[in-house]
Amino acid sequence: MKTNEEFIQILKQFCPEEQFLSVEPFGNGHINDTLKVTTGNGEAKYVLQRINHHIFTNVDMLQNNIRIVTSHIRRKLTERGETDINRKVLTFLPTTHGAYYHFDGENYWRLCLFIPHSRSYESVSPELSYLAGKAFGDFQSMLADIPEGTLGETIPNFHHMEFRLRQFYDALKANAAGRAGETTHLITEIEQRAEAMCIQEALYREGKLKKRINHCDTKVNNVLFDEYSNDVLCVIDLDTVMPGFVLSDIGDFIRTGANTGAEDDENLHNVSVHIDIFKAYAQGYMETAQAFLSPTEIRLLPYGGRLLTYMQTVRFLTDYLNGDTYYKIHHPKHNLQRAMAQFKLLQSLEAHAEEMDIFINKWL
Ligand code: ADP
Ligand code: GN1
Ligand code: MG
Repeated sequence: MKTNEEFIQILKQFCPEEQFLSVEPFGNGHINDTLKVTTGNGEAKYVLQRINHHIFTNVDMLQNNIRIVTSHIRRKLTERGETDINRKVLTFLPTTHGAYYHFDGENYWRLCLFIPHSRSYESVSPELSYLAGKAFGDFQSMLADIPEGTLGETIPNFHHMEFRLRQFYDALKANAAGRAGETTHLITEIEQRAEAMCIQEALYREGKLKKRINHCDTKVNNVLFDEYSNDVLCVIDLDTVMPGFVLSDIGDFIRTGANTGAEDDENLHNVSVHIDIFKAYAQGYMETAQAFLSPTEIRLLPYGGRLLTYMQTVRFLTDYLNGDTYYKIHHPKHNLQRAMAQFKLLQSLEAHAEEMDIFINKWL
């Protein structure tokens, strides 16, 4: 961890005139480090983030995507006649050299305005799920007219299931951490579902599915709410906003929000799908996304929950097999525990597939 003085040196690159009081850790993501910056008058004014450049290797592309996305949304909000726009879209600040990040010789840093009187939630109720569904559907719909090729893939093939399976098979073959033998049950379960989980890629090749711009990290804590009215303010955490397949943004919310247990629950009995949270998200999402979705995409929405949960099972297990090189872990078996909990959620989603399909059918 850096000292306050070191942080201030970084902050001065963006705001040379500002008086800074403190820099404190904020949020609990697996990838970047987020810090809240308080200025001389005691006001929380900025959010400083250290970009994990081992994961987001092309920081130029990353910050360029974010700049395009935030200015596009700002324009849409203005056209809609919205007020209070600075609380409805993130504002990133350039350094005195005009770049949207600062490299200190070791790490990449970026700064955005802290959105006052906002809050996020770490757990989901059906009410919040409905609001988050509306927010992510609206987010996708505002970005739907960005021309193809404008945004880069900040993590190539991020939610590409065939690619994730290739990484998994490579990890299995290399067996770098000598852990393959203790995970055979899970490996078999993954293999059995592999073909069925690559529908989007197959439909794309047949010209039956197009790529869209997705958020790709639709957790409830990536939505800011007004601290008093609880109205949605904005969608944040824009690193993974990129072209891909549409199921990402319903799928990852089902995976993270509609789980009665934790993502890494050690007690698998706690883990199952919370069907009311699924329904509430789908309801909110369809209210804002229906206009741009094709019937094929709508029909696949419940499958999206299974797909992203399966994909995360594969990703956690791959990282376990590789010896924990990607996700921050809190104990040696953490990635295995996460993979097992995700697989348990997948089984529950499979058991509720028909009920979820019936719910979605009303939009077909
Ligand atoms: P990560 O999930 O990668 O740690 P986020 O960008 O999602 O990073 O930020 C973590 C948390 O910090 C969010 O859940 C939110 O509560 C808070 N946060 C982030 N950006 C802002 C902002 N501009 N204004 C107010 N709160 C913010
Ligand atoms: C990572 O940053 P965070 O914790 O929200 C990951 C997601 C995974 C998630 C697992 C860039 O997200 O894809 O689903 O962990 N982000 C990246 O909870 O890999
Ligand atoms: Mg986040």
